[in-house]
Amino acid sequence: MLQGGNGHEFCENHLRLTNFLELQDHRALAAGMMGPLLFRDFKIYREYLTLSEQKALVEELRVAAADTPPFQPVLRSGKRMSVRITSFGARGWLPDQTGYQYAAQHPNGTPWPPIPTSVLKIWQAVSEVDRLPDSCLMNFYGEDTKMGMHQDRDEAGFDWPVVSVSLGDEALFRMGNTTRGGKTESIWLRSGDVVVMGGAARLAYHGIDRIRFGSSTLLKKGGRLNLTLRVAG
Ligand SMILES: O=C(O)CCC(=O)C(=O)O
Repeated sequence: MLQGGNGHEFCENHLRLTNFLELQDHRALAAGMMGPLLFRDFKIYREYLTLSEQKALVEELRVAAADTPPFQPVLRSGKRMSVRITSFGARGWLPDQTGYQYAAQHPNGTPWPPIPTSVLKIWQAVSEVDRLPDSCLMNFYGEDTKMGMHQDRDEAGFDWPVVSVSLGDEALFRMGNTTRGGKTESIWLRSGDVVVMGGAARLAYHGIDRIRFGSSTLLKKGGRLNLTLRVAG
């Protein structure tokens, strides 16, 4: 503690600052004071979710997707995706052998469950737009899975950002350009990280080269969940 004439003032200021810090949500601090990492227009909020928030979210997703379980789609190329997918919200991304589209139902005929409120709150805190997403794709990455470089362009428009949440094992995320090829940058995404792809990043190529299977204990059997929120319709 400071000694001398300004000691009292210091104590008061310190108390005010402590109260201020206690009152603030840790997210506001992370976003406002530290800010996201920036890779061109990709914004990465490191460990945006606390461990207890991650655990609660995984459990919420597990319960919500009970009737719409993750599945491995077969793509137009005839190849099966290595990741398993399911969706929440009015529109779910549903690739099949005819191409890529959004649909209102899981292939088993069950409508997708609503996007959990806790997930919508993440979007509201980081997206910097008023509109809410109508689609939340959930990707499950098991051992030896990846997602090739691609653009997200099956939506009706590209004015809204894409927000993605990482849960579980670390994943090597590659960020490219709005045309295929050229210089790319990569970062290992960790559990609780949130990525915002707006501006030039909205139509930038990106993908997951690999995951470090077993690097996190968040999911009982290992692996990684990714939530990708979009305004699709
Ligand atoms: O898993 C990720 O972090 C990215 C997922 C993704 O790019 C997508 O689903 O389009």
